[in-house]
Amino acid sequence: MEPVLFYGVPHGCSFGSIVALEWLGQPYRLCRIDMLASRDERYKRINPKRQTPTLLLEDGETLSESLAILHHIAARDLGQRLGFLQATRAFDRLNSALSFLHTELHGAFAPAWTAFKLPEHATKEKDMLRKLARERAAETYAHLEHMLSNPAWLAGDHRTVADAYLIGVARWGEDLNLFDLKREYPLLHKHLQKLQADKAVAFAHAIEDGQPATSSDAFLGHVTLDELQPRLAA
Ligand SMILES: N[C@@H](CCC(=O)N[C@@H](CS)C(=O)NCC(=O)O)C(=O)O
Repeated sequence: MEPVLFYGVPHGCSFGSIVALEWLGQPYRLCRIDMLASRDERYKRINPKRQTPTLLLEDGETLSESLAILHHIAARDLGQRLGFLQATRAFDRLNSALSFLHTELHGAFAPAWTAFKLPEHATKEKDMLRKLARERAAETYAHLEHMLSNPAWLAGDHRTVADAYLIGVARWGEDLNLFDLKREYPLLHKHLQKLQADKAVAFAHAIEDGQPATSSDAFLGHVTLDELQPRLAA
C-alpha cells in the first residue's frame, strides 16, 4: 500500500507535508487526526508523542518529524526539484532554511498554542503567553522578510519543501490574531499570497476544512485508523 500521511487539525504544521506530497505527485493516502479531540490510543502507537505529522511507509515503518518527512518526500524524486542531493550546497541551504523554520518559527508559536488550549477564564496566563509568542515570532518574521528580499523562493530559485513547510506554519501569526502580515511583513505576505494561489495549497486547505478537494491525482483518499489496523499490526 502507498504511504499514508497522518495530518493534524486544526491548522497543523502537517499542512506542509500535504502540499509537498501533492507537488511530488506520487500516490498517497491521508489519515485525519483531530489534535484537540482525539486521544486515540491507536495513534499513540504510531506516534508516541501523539503529534502530527507522521508518514507511514510502504513497508510499515513510520517516520515522524516534519523535517525528516519533507526531506523523505523530496528524495523520492529529485527530478521534481522539491529538494536536493545530500552533500551539495543546495541541500545545505535547504536544510538550513527548514531548520530555521522549525526551531525558530514553529517554536515561537508554542506559547500561543498553549494559550489557545487554556480555558477562557485564564485571561492573565493567556495574555502573557500570547505576548511571549508575539515577541519571539516577530524576530523570526523579520528574519524571513530579510531572507525573502533576494530570491523568489525560500531556498533557491524554485519552490522546495521549505516553501511547503513555510505556508503551513507562517499562517499561524494571523490565525492566532497576533499579526497583520500584510502591514508588518509585506515581502513575506507577498510570498504567502503567491503560495496561496498554488493548486496544492488550495487542496491542503480544502482537506483541512473537510471540503471537496481537487488533487493532482496523487491523492487516493482518506483512510481511518480502523482501516489501518491490519497494516500496523503486521
Ligand atoms: N517536532 C515535531 C513537532 C510536531 C508538532 O508540534 N505537531 C503539533 C501540530 S503542529 C501537534 O501534533 N500537536 C499536538 C500535541 O502536541 O498534542 C515535528 O516537527 O513534526
